[in-house]
Formats: sequence, structure tokens, C-alpha cells
Amino acid sequence: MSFGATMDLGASRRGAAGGPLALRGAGLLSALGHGAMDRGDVTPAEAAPVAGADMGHAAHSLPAIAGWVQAVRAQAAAILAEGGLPVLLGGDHSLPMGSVAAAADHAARLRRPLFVLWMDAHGDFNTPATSGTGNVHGMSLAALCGEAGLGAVWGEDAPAVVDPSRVMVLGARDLDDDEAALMAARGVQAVSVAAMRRDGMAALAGFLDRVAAEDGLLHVSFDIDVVDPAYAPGTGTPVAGGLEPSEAAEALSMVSGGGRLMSLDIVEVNPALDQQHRTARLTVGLMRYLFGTSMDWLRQAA
Ligand code: DIR
Ligand code: MN
Ligand code: MN
Ligand code: MN
Repeated sequence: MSFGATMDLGASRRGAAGGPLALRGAGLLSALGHGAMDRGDVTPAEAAPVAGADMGHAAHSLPAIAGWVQAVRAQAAAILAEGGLPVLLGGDHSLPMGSVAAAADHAARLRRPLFVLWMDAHGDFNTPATSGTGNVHGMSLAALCGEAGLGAVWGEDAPAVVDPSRVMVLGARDLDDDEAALMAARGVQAVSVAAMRRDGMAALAGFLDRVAAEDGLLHVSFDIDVVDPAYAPGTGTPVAGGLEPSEAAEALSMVSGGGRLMSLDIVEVNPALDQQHRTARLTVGLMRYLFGTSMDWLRQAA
């Protein structure tokens, strides 16, 4: 059950707000499979006023982003409550603060642990104190793991939404120094593209084994910049040395096979930076490997 959030205030470059339309236009619903439906776009809650005069500088647009996160959380929670699988179409990567929070609430109600697979060139593990950009899309995973500084989203002393030891960042290749140190200190497993090429998919297989062993549920947050910009140029912070489409497809197929997917984000597709819709089309094609609708899509597209 997909829904859009047309928000890109968490990034430096505008345009990812057009992601939901681009993904739908590229055939998202058919990739999600038989019976999938789209709920349209959410409307943000009114931006809450925020205490602290310089909050806006350390984390740009945080009050407005918090309003969107709240709306995403409510929509994802409603879909989960109906027994559906929420698919958030971003927008930038700050929005999953809402979808992951909804998934965590739902998993807690089922008394099962939530695991998060964050497929991304970046760690998104900065805080307002470590961030060099002030961009909230670079802080969302840290906030979900309980780091301080984005209190406007959940309230300053809310507990961590996600256990950092149950998080894997896959495809990471552009971590800031303080960010990498914080991830290591918290026990977030970051797997670089180089490590994936060296060890095959062993790290991901081990992670999925843990999800199964603990009878966990899995949230996948897919930032299209995990794929190499040669194939996916339409994104705001491209980083060379990314995954080949076939590698991303293999990873998503492995997740699909495990049968534990509970919710999904598809974020950072920026049609304003795309070339002939190829990034949106590739993103949708890759999702076919997650939902078992691929029919060898990559080979047919080639
Ligand atoms: C950088 C870039 N680490 C930052 N992060 C991005 O702004 O914190 N995240 N692009 O998606
Ligand atoms: Mn990201
Ligand atoms: Mn990224
Ligand atoms: Mn700034």
C-alpha cells in the first residue's frame, strides 16, 4: 500500500519532492504486485513552533519537517493497523523518521523486535552537533537510534525508536568522520560497497539470519543513492562507487526471500536531476526484486 510525501526540506537540493509522481509514473504499482493500491500523498501537520533560537540553523527546517514526519507516521500506522505493508514514496530521507516510528510501534505491539536495513551511500547518522551541512536527511537514522538534537520530532526525552544494534547500513561509502565514529560507538553495522564485493552478500545474509533467529520484523529504507550514479543520476547527493543494479537486485531478492518485510521507504529519487526518467524507472524495476514481480526485469530492460 503506497503513499507519497512530497517533501525535500531535509536536503540541500530541491526536487526530491517530485519523487512520488515520478515513481508512480514509472509503474510503481505494478511492481508492488497484484492488489497493491496507492493512497495518494499525505498532508503535513502544521509546523510546530520550536524552542531554541538556533535550532533552525543546526537542523534546517526542522519544525516543518517534523510536521511531515508526523503525517507519514500516521499514514504508515493506519496501513499497518489494517494489515497492509506501507510503502513510503519520498521525498527525502528525513521522512522515514515517521515510517520507521510507525513500524516500531507496530512491532512492539506484536512483541517482536524491529530490524532496519538502511540501503544508502550515506550513514544518515549525523546529529545537529556533528553535521557539517545542517541537513536533516543526514541525521534521520541517528535520531531514530536515540541520538539527541531532533527533539522537535518526538519530544526531547523520547526513548530510542530503534535499537542501533539491529540496524545495518548497506552500501555505505560516504560517512563523515564523526558520523562513522558515532555509528561504531552505537553498534550500527555499516557495510561498504567494497566489503560487499569482497565478501559477497555474507554480511546481509548474516543480518537476515539474525532477523529470522529473533523472529523479527524488517523495515527497509531504500535511498536510491545506494546505486551507482552511472545508473541512477537523479538524486541529490550522488556518490561514485555505488552498487551495480544487479547487486542491488540481489540484495533485495535476498530480503524478499526471507519473508519478513514489514514496511518500506523509497526515497531521494529526484526527477529534476534525472535523465529521461531512468532513475525512477530503475528504482521501480529494482523494487520488482523485493516484491517478487521482477520476471528478470534487469535483463529485459538491458
Ligand atoms: C552528509 C551527506 N553526510 C550530511 N548526507 C546525506 O549532510 O550529513 N545523506 N546526503 O543522505
Ligand atoms: Mn539517506
Ligand atoms: Mn544517501
Ligand atoms: Mn547550514
